[in-house]
Amino acid sequence: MKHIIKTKLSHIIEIPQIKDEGYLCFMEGRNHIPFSIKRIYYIFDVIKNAVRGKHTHKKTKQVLFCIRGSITIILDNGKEKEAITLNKPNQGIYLDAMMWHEMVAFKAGTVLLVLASETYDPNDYIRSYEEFLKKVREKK
Ligand code: T46
Repeated sequence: MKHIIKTKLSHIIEIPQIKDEGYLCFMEGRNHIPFSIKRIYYIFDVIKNAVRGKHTHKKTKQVLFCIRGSITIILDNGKEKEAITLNKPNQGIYLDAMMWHEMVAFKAGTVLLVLASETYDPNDYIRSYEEFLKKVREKK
């Protein structure tokens, strides 16, 4: 079972969390993740006060799970912004293409697991905020 929690600019995907002698969370491609997963990566041991991200993707869609610790992700669609704190291992934020994002406030020990719809391609990134805004305006 998956539960969707709407946010202003996106939604949180809540996956099953099974408790016995510990906790087990699982996610299944078609049931829980709204794209076919081509890549998985994880980010950890981030230094204090680091700001990661600061880019958008032209095509790649992602779901971010903070499986340990806590981070805040700032979403920006070029018109509105939203700050979402991820601190539950069974909740992932859906990150659509063309959504500017920054990850801040990494708590020590945080591990961020990311599922992506595409393999790694540096050309899929827009790292200039001005260029991102220009593309958003062009789309109107
Ligand atoms: C994103 C946020 C949530 C690779 O070689 N392969 C990969 O699959 C990835 C993701 C990164 N890299 C290289 C590219 C850079 O030389 O790893 C280095 C660090 O990547 P970056 O500075 O883009 O890391 P973040 O934390 O700013 O962003 C990452 C993802 O790159 C990005 O797609 O949406 O996490």
